[in-house]
Amino acid sequence: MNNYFKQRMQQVSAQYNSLIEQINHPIEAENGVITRYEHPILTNKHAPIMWRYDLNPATNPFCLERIGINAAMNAGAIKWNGRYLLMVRVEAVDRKSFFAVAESPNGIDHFQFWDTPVVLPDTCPEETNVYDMRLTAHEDGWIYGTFCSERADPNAPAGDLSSAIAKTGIVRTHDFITWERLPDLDSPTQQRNVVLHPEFVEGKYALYTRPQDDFINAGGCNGIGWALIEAIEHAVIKEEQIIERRIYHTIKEVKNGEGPHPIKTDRGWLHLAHGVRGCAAGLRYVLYLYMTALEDPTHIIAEPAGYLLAPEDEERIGDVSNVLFSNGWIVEADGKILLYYASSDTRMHVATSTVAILVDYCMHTPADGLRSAATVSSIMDLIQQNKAFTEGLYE
Ligand code: M1P
Repeated sequence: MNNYFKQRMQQVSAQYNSLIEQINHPIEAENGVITRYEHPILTNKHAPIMWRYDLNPATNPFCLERIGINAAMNAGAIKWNGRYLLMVRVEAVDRKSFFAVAESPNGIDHFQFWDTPVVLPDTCPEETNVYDMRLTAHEDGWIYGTFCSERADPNAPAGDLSSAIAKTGIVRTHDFITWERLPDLDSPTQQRNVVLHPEFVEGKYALYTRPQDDFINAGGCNGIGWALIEAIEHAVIKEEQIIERRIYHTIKEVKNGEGPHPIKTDRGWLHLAHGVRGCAAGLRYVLYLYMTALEDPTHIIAEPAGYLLAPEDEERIGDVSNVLFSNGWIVEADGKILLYYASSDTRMHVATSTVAILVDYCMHTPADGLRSAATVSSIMDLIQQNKAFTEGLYE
């Protein structure tokens, strides 16, 4: 082996190892709701050296990276046999996304990709890109993945090479190694951000949907939907209702979409979603919570105004700036929540909270009054309450 190759490889390995071994410290949040962490948990540089370099100096005398990775983002999450697994959307520099599992011993740091990316059954020749898998350990015993399967729009006008169609792919596994691909979701509209509810509802599979008029715009479709499915092996949307609407002059005015599947709590289903609004800088994606009734996951019982997390500092910049997106969280037996989110379509982060705190946040944060006057009124009510309380203290 030539010396140059050896030195370069030592350098590349040292950089990779320091990333994998990096310890992540919490950053206490002033609002008390959720705690961010100092470092991203996954980046493009976490992609294993074996995926990127030809390690043979005879065929790679300059020790060049042969396959570049652009981003590690939008990961599904699951705690499986005591192991913290992320189903990461890895994007190569050629703009093609694929899935790869990354594992951590504690869910906070030391995330490392498994040796190889996930090899899904390649059943659909027109499928060009796959991304944003939601994982659901369903009560039927399978672990399902629902993801966006993108292909060129066959009806696009000549010369339009951007128009695309978003469909929902469905896979299932028992071990994260062998995957069964089921037929794509049959839907009258394009669909992205489709999530499988973990329990049967009325004896059927239940999906959170996000119908959209075209590849980018929700258009006439008004938010997060819900559909009951007779058979997951041939999933067909026959009826779909919108349960979580987008609304003028809110954080979800342009679009919204379910994150991971909701967490079951004593007080109801706790949902995480992304909301999108437009501004002069483009689209701004933030994360928000809402809750639905235990006995009826379509019935909203709480929706705090505004966002839970919005892009901050380094998170604001990346491939698609001003974006936070989440499709994975894990709840521990003691109620701790590990919320995984991507910033600006570039890197993955973790934030922590608890079921008790997030439910309290949902139940006691005033809802969006939809007008400036209503926001002032909420603040005035709080001041009045605080005055009455603090005056009582000193009487
Ligand atoms: O670029 C931001 C996000 O845009 C899409 O999400 P949505 O369908 O809600 O607009 C997806 O492409 C997502 O992967 C991406 O992070």
